[in-house]
Amino acid sequence: MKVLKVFANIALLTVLAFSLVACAAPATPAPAAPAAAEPAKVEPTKAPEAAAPAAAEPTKAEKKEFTYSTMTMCYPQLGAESDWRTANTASFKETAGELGVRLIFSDAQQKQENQISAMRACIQQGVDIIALPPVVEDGWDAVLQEAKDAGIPVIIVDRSVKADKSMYAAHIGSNMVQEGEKAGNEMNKLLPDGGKIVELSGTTGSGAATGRAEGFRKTLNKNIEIIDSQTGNFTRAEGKPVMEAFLKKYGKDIKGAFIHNDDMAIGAIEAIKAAGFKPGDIKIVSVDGTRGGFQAMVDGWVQADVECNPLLGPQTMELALNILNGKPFDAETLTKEEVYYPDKAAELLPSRKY
Ligand code: GYE
Repeated sequence: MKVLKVFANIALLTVLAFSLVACAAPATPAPAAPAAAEPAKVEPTKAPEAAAPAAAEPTKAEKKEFTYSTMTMCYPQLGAESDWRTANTASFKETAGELGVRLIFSDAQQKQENQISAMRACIQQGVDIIALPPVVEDGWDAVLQEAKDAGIPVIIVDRSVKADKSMYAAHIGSNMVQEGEKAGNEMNKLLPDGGKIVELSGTTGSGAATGRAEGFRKTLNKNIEIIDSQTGNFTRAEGKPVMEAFLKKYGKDIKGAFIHNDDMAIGAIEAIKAAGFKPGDIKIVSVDGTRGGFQAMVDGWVQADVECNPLLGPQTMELALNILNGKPFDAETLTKEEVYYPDKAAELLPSRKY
């Protein structure tokens, strides 16, 4: 008896807490997650399917069409490591705000386990759809299966996953191998007589780093030798010491650097400057095409910047709506991207959106 009463009290408290959160929750799309490490917010207005169906309620199949304002999208962002990422986050939040989509946003601080728990929280809350930008490629099978079992479609955004295609609805993002190939071509043009180069790679195990490294190696001329490759985790803070170490070890032998994103390039340039090199002494090919990357081209430090487009919010939300409404959609959407050079950098810089 006593035990039962305790349970009843717990249940009552839970209901109370739940409705308190419900009252406090905004009716409009959820704004930015306040604290970086916080898991996805509780979204109380939509109970998980299992708890929901009251007798008169329509079944999922009979439900009327989704619109942007009735759709809840979970976006367990992987981190805030770069300007690219900041622009990607802004694209999702702004698009959600404009369209009236309820967005459940979280920041995993580049840790896969945080992304997985954020996804689980979203599944628990019964969101309509999950858009996942995976920090690394491996290790998604279990949570993708959980989403599938709950009937929640997943769109893989930006980087790729190594999982069977039946485990998710679609992928939208860049062709990372192709970006690496473009970078390789640029390095070939910059070092026609060959030479030794270094590579500052992105996060180990990420689709972006693996793809770029692969495409680059595929394209690079035989007379160009990659003498060292280290990760700078896509951040300025880590790009700088990696380049410092390269310079200490190889000095003037380094003729070029393939750097997997503009943030690491900016960090590396600080190290190159401090070591007394002049712009152009070390040929740099970078990726992203952020304003920072463009400025580095204006200043003469970066010789070519391979564009990678982070503004994926509008397309992802349109895709989500089609998936949810059973309309035809592309299982693979690749963004169109250019290569930029110093000659047009000053002219184009003011119009860059990120
Ligand atoms: O290039 C880098 C970011 O996954 C394409 O991640 C993205 C990469 C981007 O940190 O700046």
